[in-house]
Amino acid sequence: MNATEWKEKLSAIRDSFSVSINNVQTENPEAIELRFLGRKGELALLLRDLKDIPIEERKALGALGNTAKEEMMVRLGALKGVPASAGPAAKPNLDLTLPGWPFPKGTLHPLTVTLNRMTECFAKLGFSVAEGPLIEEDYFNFEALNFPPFHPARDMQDTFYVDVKDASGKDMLLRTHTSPVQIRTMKNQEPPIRIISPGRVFRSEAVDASHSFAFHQIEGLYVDKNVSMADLKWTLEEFMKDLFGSSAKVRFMPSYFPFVEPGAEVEVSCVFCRGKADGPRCPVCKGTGWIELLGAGVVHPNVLKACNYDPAKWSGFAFGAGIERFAMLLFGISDMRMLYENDLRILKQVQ
Ligand code: FA5
Repeated sequence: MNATEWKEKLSAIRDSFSVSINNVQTENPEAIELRFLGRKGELALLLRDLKDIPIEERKALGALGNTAKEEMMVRLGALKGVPASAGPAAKPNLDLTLPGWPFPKGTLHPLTVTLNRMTECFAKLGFSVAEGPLIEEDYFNFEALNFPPFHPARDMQDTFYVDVKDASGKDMLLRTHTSPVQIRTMKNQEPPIRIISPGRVFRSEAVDASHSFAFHQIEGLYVDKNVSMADLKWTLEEFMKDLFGSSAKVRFMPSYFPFVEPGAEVEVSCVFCRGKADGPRCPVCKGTGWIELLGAGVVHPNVLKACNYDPAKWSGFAFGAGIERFAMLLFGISDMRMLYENDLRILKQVQ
């Protein structure tokens, strides 16, 4: 069938449809519908024949067929008492200028935003990202980090053990910090090394406004020739200025971690109470005016030796920061627990 024949056939169908509609006393509307518009009705069969017509003519003929179909439906609907606006024939009445339904836009979690911003700051300083497992061996979490077995410093981080043994027969554990990634990286790479490693960590700890039992840290490790505490201070100060702006005050307090010597705790001025001693005691900084954000120090020679690095040749610095504490400061969240409650009023404030 060619296009002209097809049009003639369509016209014939329309005519006989009109005849049937006018003789509705002898033919009921359902029978007319079945004959012309049913799945195997005359119009459906004609539309199927379109496949034999060259593509350039097919589109226009298809449109003619659809218009005919809509007209037939309206006329049949009128017979059955269905208003024209109720069926597909109502389409021409659609107001396409009406605004659509609002489509809610998701937001990133404040912890993800914080982590992204921190990672960007360190990327600018040349740090790349390394990863490690959440279920860790005692060797990587403690021993190679200069925590010998039964060393009292192991009590600094209350550990969740898992009922699975590692190759040496020791219980595996949920990593208590991201520092094992230092060891994994140094064992796999030659210096110089400049990595950060974000991820989840777990400790059997009581939950309060600034503590959780499952939280996030970001580890940093830089190993090269002649790396000193001064490099560490410069790097962390640059990072804090980039993240918080120049108004945030930072201080380094001496501290002890078995895997660094010397070690420091880095604190930032409390953005909630601004260190005011008067007024109610601030629940975030506990009235001290400072919030501990991270531990840091110069990599201990025993750690370098455990990774087969010669401490006479190589030196480095490392740091480990709590990502929740940074998120609280960046977004003015005064209680860490809010970060895990999935309250949309909190989550939607962060873009
Ligand atoms: C450590 O975890 C060391 N691995 C950090 C380190 C790395 C020191 C490299 C030296 C060199 P600490 O236990 O202090 O240290 O934890 C580091 C940071 O994690 C803290 O400063 C704090 O920001 C965050 N943090 C610690 N405990 C919690 C907790 N329970 N909930 C939320 N954040 C925590």
